[in-house]
Amino acid sequence: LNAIHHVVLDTDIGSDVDDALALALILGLPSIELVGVTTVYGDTTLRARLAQRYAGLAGVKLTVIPGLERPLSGKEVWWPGHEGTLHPNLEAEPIETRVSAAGFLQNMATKYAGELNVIAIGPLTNIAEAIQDDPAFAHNVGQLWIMGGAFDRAETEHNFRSDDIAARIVFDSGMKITVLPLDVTEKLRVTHEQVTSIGAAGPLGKALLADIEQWWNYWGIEWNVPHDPLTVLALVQPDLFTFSLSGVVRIATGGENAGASEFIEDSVGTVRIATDVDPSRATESMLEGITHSGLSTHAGLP
Ligand SMILES: [Ca+2]
Repeated sequence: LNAIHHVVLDTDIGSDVDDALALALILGLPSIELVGVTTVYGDTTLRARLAQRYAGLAGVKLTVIPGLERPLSGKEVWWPGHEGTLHPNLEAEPIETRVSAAGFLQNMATKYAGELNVIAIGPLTNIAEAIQDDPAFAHNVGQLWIMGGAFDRAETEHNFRSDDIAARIVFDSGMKITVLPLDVTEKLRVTHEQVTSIGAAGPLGKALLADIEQWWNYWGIEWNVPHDPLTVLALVQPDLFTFSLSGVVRIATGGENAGASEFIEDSVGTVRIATDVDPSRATESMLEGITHSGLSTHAGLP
C-alpha cells in the first residue's frame, strides 16, 4: 500500500482556473489526506470561501484559512474580477479565522514533523511569512512543492514575479523543495475533449466546466495549461517526471527582472526542479483524479 501524504495546499484559487483543478485532483486522490488549505494574494477571504465551495461540491468539508492579501514585494495584486462570480452565496461558506495562515502552516509542520507536504501554487507570501516567523518551520516541513519559475527562457513567471521577495526568502530557507516550472507545465494542455469529461463528473465537474469556460472566455482561448494540477501530480506520481539533481535556486529581486529564477546544481543544495514530464500519462492521471473527486465522493451519484 502507498503511504498517505499529509498535505496543506497554499493557493490563489479563483483567478486562473487551474487552482480549482488542483484542488479537485487532490480531493480525488486516495493517497492524499488534505489537512488544510491556506489562501494567498488579493481577497484571500473570497478565495478561502471558494475553496470551501468546491470541496462541498465533492462532499468534503475543509479547514480553510485566509492568508496574506498583499505580497511582501509591495506590488499591486493582479485581480481580473471574475473571481467567484459564478458561485452565489459564497459568504455562507465557513472559513477558519482564529489562526493565521502562517500559524496554521507552522502548526501542521510541527504536528507532522518531517513528513508534511506543502503544495504552494500561488505567490509565496504565506510560506515566506511562516519561515520568517518560526525558525523551526523550514526544517519541520517534509517537502515544499512549488508551481513557479521558468528556467529555460528570459521571461519571468507570475508567482515568482508577483512576490519576488517572498520567493527569495523561501529558496534561501534551506527547506527541501521541488519546483514545477513553466518549462515543464507548458508541455500539457487542458483541451475541449478533456473538459467534456470533467463537466460530466457530478456537481463539482459541472462547476469546474463553467469556471474553465469563463477562464477561456476571459483570455479568448480554447485551452489552458494545468500548471497547478501537475504540481500535485509530482507528489503522488513522481515516476511521470524527470528531476534535476540537487541544487539551489537564485531569485532576482526588484527591477525589470524581478522574479527571474536560476537553478545551480550543488550537492549540498536542497532544491530540485522538474525538467520533463510524460504528457500523455500525466494528462490521463490528472483527468482520472479530477473526475474521481466529482463522481465518487458525492452522495447519490454512481
Ligand atoms: Ca495558482
